[in-house]
Amino acid sequence: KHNRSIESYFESLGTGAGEVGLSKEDITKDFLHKLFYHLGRVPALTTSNDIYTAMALTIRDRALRKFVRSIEKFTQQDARGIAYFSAEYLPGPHLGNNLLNLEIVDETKAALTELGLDLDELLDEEEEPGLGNGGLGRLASCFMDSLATLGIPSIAYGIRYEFGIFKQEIREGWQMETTDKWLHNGNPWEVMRPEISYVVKFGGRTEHSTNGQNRYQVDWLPESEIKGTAYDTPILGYQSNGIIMRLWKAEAVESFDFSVYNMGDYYRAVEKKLRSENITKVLYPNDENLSGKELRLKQQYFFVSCSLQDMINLHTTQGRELKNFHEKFAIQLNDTHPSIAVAELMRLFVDEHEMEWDEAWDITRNTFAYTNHTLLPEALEKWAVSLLGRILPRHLEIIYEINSRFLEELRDKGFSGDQIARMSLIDENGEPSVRMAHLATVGSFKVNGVSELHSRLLKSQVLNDFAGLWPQKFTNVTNGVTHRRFLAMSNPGLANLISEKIGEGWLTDLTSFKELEKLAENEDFQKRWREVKLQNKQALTQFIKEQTGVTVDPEMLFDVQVKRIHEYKRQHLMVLHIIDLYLRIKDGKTENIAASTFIFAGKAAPGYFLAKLIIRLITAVAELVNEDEEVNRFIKVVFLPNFNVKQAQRIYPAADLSEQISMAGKEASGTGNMKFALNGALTIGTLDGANVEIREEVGEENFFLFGQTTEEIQQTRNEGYRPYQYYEENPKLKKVLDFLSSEELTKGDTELFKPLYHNLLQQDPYQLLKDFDSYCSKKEEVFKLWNDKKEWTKKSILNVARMGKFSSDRSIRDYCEKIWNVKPVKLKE
Ligand code: Z57
Repeated sequence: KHNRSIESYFESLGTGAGEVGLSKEDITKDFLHKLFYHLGRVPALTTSNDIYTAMALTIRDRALRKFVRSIEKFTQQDARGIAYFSAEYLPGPHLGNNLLNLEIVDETKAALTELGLDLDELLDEEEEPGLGNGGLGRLASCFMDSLATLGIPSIAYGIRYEFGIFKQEIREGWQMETTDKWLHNGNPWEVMRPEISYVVKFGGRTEHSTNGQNRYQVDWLPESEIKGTAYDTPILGYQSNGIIMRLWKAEAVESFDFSVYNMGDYYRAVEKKLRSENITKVLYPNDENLSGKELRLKQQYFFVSCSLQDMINLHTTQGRELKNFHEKFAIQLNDTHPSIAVAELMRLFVDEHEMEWDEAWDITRNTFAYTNHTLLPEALEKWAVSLLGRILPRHLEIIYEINSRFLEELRDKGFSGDQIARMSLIDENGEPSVRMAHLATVGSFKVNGVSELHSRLLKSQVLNDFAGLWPQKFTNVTNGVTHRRFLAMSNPGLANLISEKIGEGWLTDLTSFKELEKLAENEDFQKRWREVKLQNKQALTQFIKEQTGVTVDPEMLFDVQVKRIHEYKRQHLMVLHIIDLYLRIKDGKTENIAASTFIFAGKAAPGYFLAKLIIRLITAVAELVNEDEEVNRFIKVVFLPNFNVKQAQRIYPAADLSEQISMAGKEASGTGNMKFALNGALTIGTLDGANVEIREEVGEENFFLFGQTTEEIQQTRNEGYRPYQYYEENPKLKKVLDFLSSEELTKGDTELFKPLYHNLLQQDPYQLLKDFDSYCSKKEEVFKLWNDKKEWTKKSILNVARMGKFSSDRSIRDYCEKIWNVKPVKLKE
């Protein structure tokens, strides 16, 4: 047993806590060591990737130092730890963020400069881990930043996809996908842990028996076994702690012995190994849409099983009893993707650790908490009973057992047959399937939505019956974003200006931005505020030129919508308005139009036809507008390919207007909305998701609101919405829609956008046509205000000043208080 403190090992050396120093000299020395003796490079053959890798390794040492110290501290505290279970993470580039959190940006820059190297070039070199689709994965990473900063003992479990979200290219206006080989140059941030590995079983059958002591025992005789190995990446908090993100990679089990095979079977053996590795090969690129694929279920179960086994191992090797498991751990389920964990923990307790069902169920229900991120029916996970039973035969039995006990309880409470059928874990309409949201809800002590509106709708719609049964179980935690990455790091101009006025306390307390309110009308401050924005816009202008070849004017209003492409988010509503502007300009009616650059970015799921067609529409409008000398003085349109965290960090600081125009009731929260406002963009938006709360905070006079409310949308639908009526009755809208099949736009291929056109005229499931007028008139207001620089700047400052609520630090404090029952600890070392 080595239970000395880390510190004590260094005492005799007299180097104290500074054994991994943070000075410029320390960094230089370590960097050269890494380059020459870790990577084994000679100066003449050093590539830019070597330089990046050597610096990343240098900084990783410092990050790991924080991490091991945090573990030491956490162990002493004996506090409840949080395990975050998420199938997706989008950490973004690590280097810049780690430098910020270690407070060694200047030292590192200086160290490199002395060596004739440039930090910005190094930062550019980093390829980000695209281990998520969009909002949900990025939220998980913002939460890691805040968990670390707030000193909460926690671990982030997930999957080490070999290929992350596809890379998007635009060819002839269409999205093309290529594989994301993010590991091709190695990954200096992770530490492989070959000794931390677990076996995961799949398929086969179960055997029920009564053993010697008359204990009912179930054995699972699997068809195959796969090994999961841990890869750890340190995630730093500001000035303080580090936690780890532990991602599992699938491999063939060790017991798989090549030597028993003769030459003829060697290739079969290798094939089997390859098949095992398949499980963590690639991220499913569907955001809020099911694939229902066997491999996806295997991925979910694989990472959940490894993680739970790891937690049980951590728990028991510290000499603790399993009956205290829930006191030492809370597990947060990031959507239903990891919800098979409820059945897996029961299996581990009951089948492998011989616990009685009732006790196991008690502990399980006090361990899990479930976050719902969507109400969209197409995104609610269901697994066909036949598929689940084939891959996880024992889990299906356990789910049936949980269900029969649950339904019994409902019958006892006098629930009607209809209600019981609605609440059952098994959906018997059509192909029988397991409702994962129901499993997660029944198996958790808390269920939360991600904004006030969403949490309310969750209780009144999707989980209505459950909210009636267990009102106390339901709560809200409004999302937040890390203002360190999305302001301090990515917008240094604005961050420095703010720090100059109010100090640096905001880095750990965003509510202190309130102090900026008093500067909102100060003309000098406004001027500097505008200068910073203009500089950021100049930088984005150059990036746009490099990426797309399009020249834009940084003096124009930058009007931006960046997020996954979805019908419900209504990127095409923004396009309809741009077409209206185009037609007006062509008509010579250019008064009242503020010169604008419309910027789009976002990926479409590869199998989502209409989303891809929306991208094609944007690129078609862009081409038409940008090449027309008459028009491009007033407006330009840009589609930036391959939106990711790195690109996002360039975009938010340069935006004037943030488009948050989803149909009310559909966007659970949105988090881009917060990042824009934090960087001084004004928002044009509907009363959806967190927009509602953003508007409440910044003041309605500082927010461009349009569109129907959730209730009005519902009413419109109930009254029998006929989009065609709007087309007929609104000549402007008719012109815009007819333009979709014009020769002018389609260059002769007039059929091209017909599917979108028909979709809007016949169904318009997201009521664009109904909201069109309201949106256009709001845009007139935007244009008017843009011409009043002082008023615009004042509102911009007030938006930033009032963003305090939307730091993920606040979200995590809410989780601690409302859900986990843990206390954040002291920040600084
Ligand atoms: C995803 O990115 C979100 C929800 C999902 O169910 C899936 Br699957 C992926 C998003 C919501 O659409 C956003 O509104 C929300 O802000 C984000 O999750 C984080 O909560």
